[in-house]
Amino acid sequence: MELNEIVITQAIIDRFWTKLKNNLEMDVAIVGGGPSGLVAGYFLAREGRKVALFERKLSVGGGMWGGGMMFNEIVVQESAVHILNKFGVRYQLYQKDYYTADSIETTSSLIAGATKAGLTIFNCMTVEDVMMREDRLTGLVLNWSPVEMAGLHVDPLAVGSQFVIDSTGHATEVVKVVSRKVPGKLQTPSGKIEGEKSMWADRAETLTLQNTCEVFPGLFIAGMCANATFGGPRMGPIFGGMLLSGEKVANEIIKKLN
Ligand code: 48F
Repeated sequence: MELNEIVITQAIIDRFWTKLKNNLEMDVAIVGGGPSGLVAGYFLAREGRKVALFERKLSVGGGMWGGGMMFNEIVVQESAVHILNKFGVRYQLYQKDYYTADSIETTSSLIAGATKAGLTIFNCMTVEDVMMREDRLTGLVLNWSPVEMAGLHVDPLAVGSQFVIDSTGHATEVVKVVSRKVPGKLQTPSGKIEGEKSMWADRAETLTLQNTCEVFPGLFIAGMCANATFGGPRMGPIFGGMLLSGEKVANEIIKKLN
C-alpha cells in the first residue's frame, strides 16, 4: 500500500484536536515541565485525575537535563530515593545520604513515567496569563510559544481547571502574573513575591518542601518556584527537593479535590 501524505496529515490533526478538546476543562493544569511539574503530573494522573501540563519549550525536562554545569549527573538525597524507584531510575550511592543518577536517564524516565500514568503534555505552549473570577483562579490563558517568540499580536485561547500548579522554576511566571494582575494578595509574608536568595543547598531543600503550598486561591506552587515565591535560597544540582515537592503538591491537591 502506498503511504498517503494527506492521511498522515489528517491523522495528526484529528488526534491533536481530540487531545486538545479533551483538555479544555480539567482538574489540574500544570505550568512548566521541569522535575517538580512532571512528578506532580505523575501522582495526579495515577489517582485518575484529569491533568495536563503546558510547557513553553519543545522539550520538557526543564533544568534537569544538564545536571550541574552540563556535567550530566544529578544528586538526590536519601529522602527522595523512593521517587527514583517509582520511575525505575537507576542510581548509585556516592556516600551516606548522597545518591547520584544520570540526568538523561532521570529526566527521560520522569517524562515516560508521567505520560504513561496518564499525564497529557502540551509542548511549545506558553502560559501568558490566568483566568480569574471574584474569589479564585479558574484556568490558564495560552498561546503558541513561537507567537510569543516572534512578538506577533495574536490573541490567546483559554483552558479551565479547578487548580493550577506553577512549576515554572526560578521564573515564577504564573505567580508573577497573579501578583500583578489579579486582585488580592499572595499567602506570603509581604503578600507579594519575596524573591529567590543565593545558594544554600541544605536550607533550600528543606524550604522547597515547606514552601510547596496553595499561595493564592486555586494556585499551588511547586519546585524552585515555591522557594523563589517565599524568598528561599537556591540549591543547585541536588534534585530531591524538586521530586518531593512534586509529590507533595499532588497529594495536597488530591486532598482538596476529594
Ligand atoms: O526550572 P525547571 O526545571 O523547574 P523545577 O521543577 O526544577 C528546578 C530545577 O530544574 C533547578 C533547580 C535545582 O534543582 O533549581 O533549576 O522547579 O522547569 C521549569 C519549566 O517551566 C517552563 C520552562 O520552559 C521549564 O521547562 N516554563 C517557564 N515559564 C513557562 C513555562 C510558561 N509561562 N509557560 C509554559 N512553560
